[in-house]
Order: sequence, then structure tokens, then C-alpha cells
Amino acid sequence: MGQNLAEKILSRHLIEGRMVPGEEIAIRIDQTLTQDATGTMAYLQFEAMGIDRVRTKLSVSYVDHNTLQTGFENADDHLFLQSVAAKYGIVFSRPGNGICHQVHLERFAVPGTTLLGSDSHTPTAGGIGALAIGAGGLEVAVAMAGGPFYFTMPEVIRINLHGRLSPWVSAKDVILEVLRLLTVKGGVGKIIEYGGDGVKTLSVPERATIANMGAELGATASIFPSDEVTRAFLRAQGREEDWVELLPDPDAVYSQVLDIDLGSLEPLVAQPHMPDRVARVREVGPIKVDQVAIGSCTNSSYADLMRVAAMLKGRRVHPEVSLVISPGSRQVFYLLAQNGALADLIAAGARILECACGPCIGMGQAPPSGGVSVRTFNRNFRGRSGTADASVYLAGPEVAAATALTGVLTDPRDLGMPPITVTLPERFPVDDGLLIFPPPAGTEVEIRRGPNIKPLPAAQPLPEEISAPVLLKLGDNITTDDISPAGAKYLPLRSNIPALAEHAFEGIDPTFAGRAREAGRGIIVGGQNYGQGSSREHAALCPMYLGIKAVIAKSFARIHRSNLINFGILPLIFVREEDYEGVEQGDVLALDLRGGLEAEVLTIRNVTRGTSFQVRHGLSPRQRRILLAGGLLNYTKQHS
Ligand code: MIC
Ligand code: SF4
Repeated sequence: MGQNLAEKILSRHLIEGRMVPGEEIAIRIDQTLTQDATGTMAYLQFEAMGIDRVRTKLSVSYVDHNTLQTGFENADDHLFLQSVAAKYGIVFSRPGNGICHQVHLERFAVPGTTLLGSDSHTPTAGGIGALAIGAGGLEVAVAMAGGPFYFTMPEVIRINLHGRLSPWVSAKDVILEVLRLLTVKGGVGKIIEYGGDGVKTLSVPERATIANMGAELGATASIFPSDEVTRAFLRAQGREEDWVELLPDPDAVYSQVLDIDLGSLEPLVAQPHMPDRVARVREVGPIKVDQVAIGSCTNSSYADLMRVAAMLKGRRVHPEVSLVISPGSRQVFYLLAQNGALADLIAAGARILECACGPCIGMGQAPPSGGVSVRTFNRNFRGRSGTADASVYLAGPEVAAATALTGVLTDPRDLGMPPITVTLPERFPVDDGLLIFPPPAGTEVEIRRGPNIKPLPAAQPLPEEISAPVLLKLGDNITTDDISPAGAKYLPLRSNIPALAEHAFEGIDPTFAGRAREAGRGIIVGGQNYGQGSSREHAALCPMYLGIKAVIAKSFARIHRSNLINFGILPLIFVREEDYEGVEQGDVLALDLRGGLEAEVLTIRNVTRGTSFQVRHGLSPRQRRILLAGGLLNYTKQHS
């Protein structure tokens, strides 16, 4: 039986387990990436493992999330990251060099290899044919130390793309269509493989846009074949030697096959407050817009911004719209400056931001109260923009540019402009001047540790009995932004868990941290897809610090569930979903763990109501040992 793309890469990297969907497997990791907002924790954990140098083929530490440096905190973190990189053999990408996923695609990602990154959009590199997965920082630290990455073998589904996109319809519309079809939990436990004759019409950055938002589907990874288009992109980046052809076998098997006719797609938009609330732009209509933001790891490539520049050339941004643009990388920025497109953007009235995540993670550019923002980003969760009552719509660059010109949500086809074609340069201007390559092994390097870098809080081994109140009962699709918010106010605290924990669940219930501290221990109850969104471990670390012992939900998002286990919090699933209704905030729940976690199904007593219900843990034997050891760091130290 033939192999699909994912099986080809996985089988070449398999260390343990069988590639049967639902079973735990372990793979060898070739490359890792971290970014500053998750990296500080990851490297503190790496240091605690006592290894003298990374054991991967390549590890890169990017600074792209918190580049504002509103106080000493992030400047401290950046110096820490730079010195750690030098000491342990890691490439350091300086602030200003660009967004990790865009830069990694340009400079480092290699078809057929495995990449693990402490950021949920790491699968962007699937656009070049890498099997790229997002994970918590601790798992990335283990991979840097040479350890395998464990995860549940996903099902592999195939999406066949047919034909070619019509003018004014872009790669963003393809992934928005997939989100409409599959929803934000439709990709959980799945790898999404793209194929079909339409693939060859998409450039590598366009494929990357599609792979990027596989994270919003909850997918483990998304992957495209590596073909002649991939080769041309690598050649243009001066690294054709990294190219290998990678195609699925003709008789490869998939658990599900979907077909999308590219030619029939129209400009789409994801409406507030979920990336899967997708509708046609024309259907939503000309709502008034206050802000347009173009950039993020989804849509900030050269071609994206060239199309925007061509649309804005000789025109003016609507007087009631603030248009901000953040190029994805210094390479993109430089090209725009060199060919004059930057001047067109400036002349039109665009505000040019640094090459970084910027407004995507709430680092500035919060919309006005009750404002409407159209963004080329990937997440529109409530409050993520920094304004609790703002409405954020996600769209492609053409819709965003058209909207910036008219001041209302606009289908670019309605502007009557001639179609724009952008061809990628034969050679990109390659300048790795903002990458710092590590000195040879053995070079003396002093780690710079400012006062904002607090020691890691230690996870506790699982107790014999949990008896604790339900401190919060939540609905479906709770995001890690809900659990541990990001943005200019909070990101400076990423390496200071005691301070950050005070803000846990702040947007949902500002009394949470205080109540948790008072109770000393607690349980959280959630609905479907609990913990969707980012890979931030802080969404597990802060609750752990506040004494949360277990989360009981209808289902979990993959990365967050692993983070809970890695920090000693028990993730439990209602056996009967109806039992969710029988638990209320304030109820005291009791769980006897004296039998360890051998039994698949555990009984929880609701002491307050005198009832009981059953939960499953679904833990692999290894995950049980991690929880019993008091988290992955303790477990790794015991086993190395
Ligand atoms: C995000 O888009 O939410 C982030 C910020 O990139 C996160 C990582 C983080 O919280 O630092 C992610 O997607 O993993
Ligand atoms: Fe940065 Fe936004 Fe991409 Fe996260 S989603 S890596 S914050 S650009």
C-alpha cells in the first residue's frame, strides 16, 4: 500500500510506536524554532536539563512577538535569549528580522524534514513540504536536547485543489473555505495534506498561508508536496540544494478526501469572533470599518504586500480608516523599499510597522471602543486585539486593501480595477545580517539574566486524592487567549509566572486569580475544544501556579492538553457529555487517585450535590508516568 506525504516523512523519523491513527508515536526532530514569548520558558527548561549543546540539525530562536520593549522586561528577555542561543549552539534571529514563520520559510525550512516549534503556527512550513508541528516550549526543549517528540498519530485527510483561483481571490480564501467546511475543531487529531492539479498554481508563500491556518482548524499539521514550484522558491532563496521532491504515492490512502474547486471560490471573510464564522464578503455587506491591519505570519509575504501596494498606488486610504502594515520579514520589507512599492504604501497613507507580529498579538493598534477591524491575520478571538468590544474580521490582503480605500468592507471585484499579477523574483535579496550564528562549541558565554526572569515554578506530582471546588465553569471553544491573555500589557510578564498568573482568565472573570489563591486548589470545567489556539504553556503554568489540579471538559485542543499534562494538571473528559450540565461553579468535586491512573475511567463525586459521574483520561502509559512524576521536566530529568 502506498504512502501519503505525512506517512513518508513520519516513517523516516519514527522512533517508537506504530503509525496507526490514535496510537502514540515518537519521532526524531530535525529542526526546532522558538519565539520570544514562549522561548524564554523553553530555554529556562532546556537549561534545567543540563545539556551542553542542542542536538538537533538546526535550532533557531526568533524575537518577533514582543518587540515594543515598553519597559526593561522584554529587553531583558531578549538579552537572555541571545546569550542562551550563543551558549547552546542556536541561531538567533534579532528583533526586526521578521516573523518566525515567514523567516523560517524563507531561510531554513527544508522539504521532507521535521520541525517542532513553540508556536502554534509552526505548520506554516508545511507550505514547503516540511512536517512542521507546534508544541509547548518544554516539548521543544526536550527536542533540542535530542529527545523524541511524542504525539498521537493523526488521521491523514486529503484536500484536492482543482483548477486555479479567479482574479481577486487569494490563498486566504482557500483556507477560509476549509474553515467553513471543517470548523475550528474539524482538524483535531488530523494532518491535512493538500493535493490535486490546483497545487501547482500556488506559490510556496501561498501554500504557506493555507498551511498556516491549519492551526485554526486544530490540525496537528498541514502539508503540501514539494515540487518544481518549491524548487524554484528555494532556488530564489539561494538554497536549491535543500530541495528534494516529495510526492504522495499514487495509491496513498487517506481517511477522508475533500475537493475544492479553486475557480469557484469568492472573496471570503471570517466574522467575529471565530475563524470559522466564514461568509462571502458580498453577503456580509458594506459594514463601516475603523481599522485595517495587514501582516502576520498568515499574509505578509512579498506577493501579498505587492498586491496591496498595487491597489493603493496613486490612491488614498479612506479618512476614517487607520491602515497599518507589518511586513513579514526584513527580506520582504527590503524588496518593497527597493522596488518603490513602499513609497506607494506611504503615499497612500498606510502606517508602516516593524516586521513583527505586532497587532496580531495585541502589541499595539487596539481598535477603538466598539470598533470594527479587518485584518489579514489568523485569529479573531474576542479581546485578542486588545479591545474587548471590538469586532475583528479576517480576510485576504485584497479585501483588506479594498476596504482601506472605501472605508467599508469591500469585495475587491467591486472596485473595477484591472486584475493584478505579481511574479516572485528569480532571486530574492538574501541578507542574513540580522541572524547571529552561534560561536563554536566550548566558547565561554555568560548568560544574561535580568530581574524580570524569574525561576520556573515547579510542578507537583499527582496527589492521591483531589478534592477541590470548581472555580470556573466555561462553554465551548475556550481559547488560550481566554486562559492567559497576550498583548502589550501581559507579554512583558511571560518570564514571570507569579505576576502573569494574576491575569489568568481575566477577560472572562477578573475575580478568578483571587478566588483561586483563596481556595488554594481548584478544578476548571470546560466544554468542547478547551484550550484551542496558541501553544503558550502559560495557559497551563498560570493555572498550575494558582493551584488548579484538573480540567474536566467535553474535549481538548491537542497542544493545550499536552501542556496540561506536562505541567502536572490532569485533563479529564466527560464520559457522558450530559454530565457537564450537572456540575456548577462552586461545587466541590472529589476524585480518588490511589489506584494511580491505571483505570481508563474514573469516578468523580460531586460532594456538594451528592451525585457522581464518570470521566476518561485517555492518557498513554507515558503520559501517566509524566503526571505521576510531576510533569515532563521532572520526568525527563529522571530518564536522562
Ligand atoms: C499566537 O498567535 O497566539 C501566538 C502568540 O503566536 C502563540 C504563542 C504565544 O502565545 O506566545 C501561538 O500561536 O502559539
Ligand atoms: Fe505572531 Fe500572530 Fe503569527 Fe502568532 S499568529 S506567530 S502572534 S503573527
